[in-house]
Amino acid sequence: MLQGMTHTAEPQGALDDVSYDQLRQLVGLVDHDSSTDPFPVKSMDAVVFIAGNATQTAWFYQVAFGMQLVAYSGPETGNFERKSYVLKSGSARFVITGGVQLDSELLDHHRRHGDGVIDLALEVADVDRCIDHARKQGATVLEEPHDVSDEHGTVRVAAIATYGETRHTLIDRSKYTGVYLPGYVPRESSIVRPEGAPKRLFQAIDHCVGNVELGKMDYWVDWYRRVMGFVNMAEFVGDDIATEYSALMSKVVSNGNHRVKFPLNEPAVAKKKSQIDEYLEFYGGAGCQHIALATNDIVTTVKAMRAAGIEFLDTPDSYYEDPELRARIGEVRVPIEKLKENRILVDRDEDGYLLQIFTKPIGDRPTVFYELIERHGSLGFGKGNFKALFEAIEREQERRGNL
Ligand code: TYF
Ligand code: FE
Repeated sequence: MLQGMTHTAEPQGALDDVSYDQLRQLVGLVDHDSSTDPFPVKSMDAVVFIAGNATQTAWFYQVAFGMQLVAYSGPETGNFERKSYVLKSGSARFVITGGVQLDSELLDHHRRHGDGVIDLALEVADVDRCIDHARKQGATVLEEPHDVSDEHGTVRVAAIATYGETRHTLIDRSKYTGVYLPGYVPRESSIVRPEGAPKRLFQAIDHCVGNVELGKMDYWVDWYRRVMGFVNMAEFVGDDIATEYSALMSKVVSNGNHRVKFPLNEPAVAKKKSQIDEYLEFYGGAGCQHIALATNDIVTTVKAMRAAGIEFLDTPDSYYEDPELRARIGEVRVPIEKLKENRILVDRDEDGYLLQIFTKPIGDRPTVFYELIERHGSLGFGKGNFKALFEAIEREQERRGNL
């Protein structure tokens, strides 16, 4: 936050070692008075993943996503059920968890869904108030509010269920100074970074997308409105686009200042088998489909991730040679030749523009993937790219034999 500026209506997560003004640009924040919010959310606290082998997955995120290991919990620290690695990149925190003990519920979750997101944890100022409101609105409370303490202070934690077997842990860490949570010890990466490597490859989590079953999108949009006071964002994929080429419908909900954005997709009946059906089939129900990571230098990020072996969706040359695209996007920070060389997509709307690119699914199942996004004023999700993007996704579906 800039000296002398006050953003009292814009609570900032304790994790954010990226300034408020940087975040505003990175994820497209808007002004919002949170004093009337029934469920005020400060920020994403963490994206918690389950992995078949957390030890190796944590290594993947350090090497390929440039993340920093900051904390650990496991048998060596007295936690005999599981191993959890806490990774950071700017204000983004990932927790990679794997089951150790045979009777761990985590192993059952993994058996049902494979590697994926089990928890979209949110930092809030008042856990009890949020849970009160959520309960009144009919949400399933998985964990009642309770304190967890160690020598670094106290966190207050609770959890509610969202789509599929995904949860939202709610956490107030304002009275805690430890590295993550009680039970975790600080731990540094033993990986030696290449000389001249960028400090970090992304600075924030921009949005987390949920795939839900056919006919359930509006239910979940309404759930986020009722339970968490989220609002609809303008961008959506409706019936018309769905039948034409996307095979999905999509709406976006966000908290008041857009710090937390959750697009929700459902399959649509179209000419081809929906990519959302493919996800639901292989994940075993509703779940988190993609996480968009905000970067202020997408070209550098893409190059570094490619060099580490990450595969991105391909975009045909014709995308970049289309005179309509060139006219529509106007001046952008990166020369179009460079965008083409790196297969980065660009979209412009009334507020500005954005650059984005999508990875292929990162695990064995065609489920979770990533998006990189560099925003310059645009608060959208790349609507102008939907056709090119969904065609690229379908080419991959076809290669997997699932179209
Ligand atoms: O998050 C979004 O809305 C964009 C577009 O299956 C998108 O990233 C939507 C659905 C999908 C893949 C990308
Ligand atoms: Fe996205």
